[in-house]
Amino acid sequence: MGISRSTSLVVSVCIAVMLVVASVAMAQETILVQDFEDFADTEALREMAPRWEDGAFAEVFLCASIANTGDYSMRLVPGKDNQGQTWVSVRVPCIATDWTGGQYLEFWLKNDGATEFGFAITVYEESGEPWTHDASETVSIEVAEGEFEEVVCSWNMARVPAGFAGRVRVPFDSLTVASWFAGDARDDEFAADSIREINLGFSMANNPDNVLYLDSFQVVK
Ligand SMILES: [Ca+2]
Ligand SMILES: [Ca+2]
Repeated sequence: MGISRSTSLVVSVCIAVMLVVASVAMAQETILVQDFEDFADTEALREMAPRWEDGAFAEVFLCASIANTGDYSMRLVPGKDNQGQTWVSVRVPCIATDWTGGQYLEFWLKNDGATEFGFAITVYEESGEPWTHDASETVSIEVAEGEFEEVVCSWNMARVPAGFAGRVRVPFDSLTVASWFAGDARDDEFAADSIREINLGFSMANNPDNVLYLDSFQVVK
C-alpha cells in the first residue's frame, strides 16, 4: 500500500511537471502594444488618440464598463460627417514601437452594432511608410473561443459580423505599402523595429450605428 501510494505520488508529480513544461513550451511570446490601462481619463486618451480632424468624426472614450483585459478599453462612437467626409481614422497609440520578431498583430474588437463592421488597419512606421491590406489578403477573426477563421479583405477592408466580440489577427506578411502612399519614405521594407502608430479606419457612411470597443493590442512572436 505504502509503495503504491508513493508510486502514485511520483507519477502525479511527473505528470504535473510535464504539464508545466508543455504549457511553457506552448506559451507564445508577446509584445504589449496597447491595453488602455494607463490613461487617467477620456481626455488623456483623446490627447493620444485624436480623431482625424479633416475626416469624419468618431468620439473616443476611455471605457470602464467593457474590457477584454484589465479594466479599460477604447470605445468609438460614430458621430456625423465632416463637410462630406465620411472616412474615420483613429490613432491607436503604441506602448511598444519595436515589433522585431513578430508574426502578427492581434487585438480584441467588439462590434456593438446590428450590421457587419468593415475596417482598415494601417500600421505606420516611424518613417511614415504606411502598411495596410490589399484586396484578397486575409486576416483571421475569432469565431469561437480560441477558434479563428480567415476572412478575405475587400480593397483594404476586413470585416467582422454584427455583434462580433473576439480577437482579430493581422499577419505582418498580409500587409503591403498602402497604394495611395506616394511619400519619400517608401522603401517597401517593413521596419518592424521602428513602428509609430496603428490607425483604425472605417467609413461612417457604411457604419453609422456601430459602436466599437477595442482592447488588448499585442504583437505575437
Ligand atoms: Ca484593457
Ligand atoms: Ca520601410
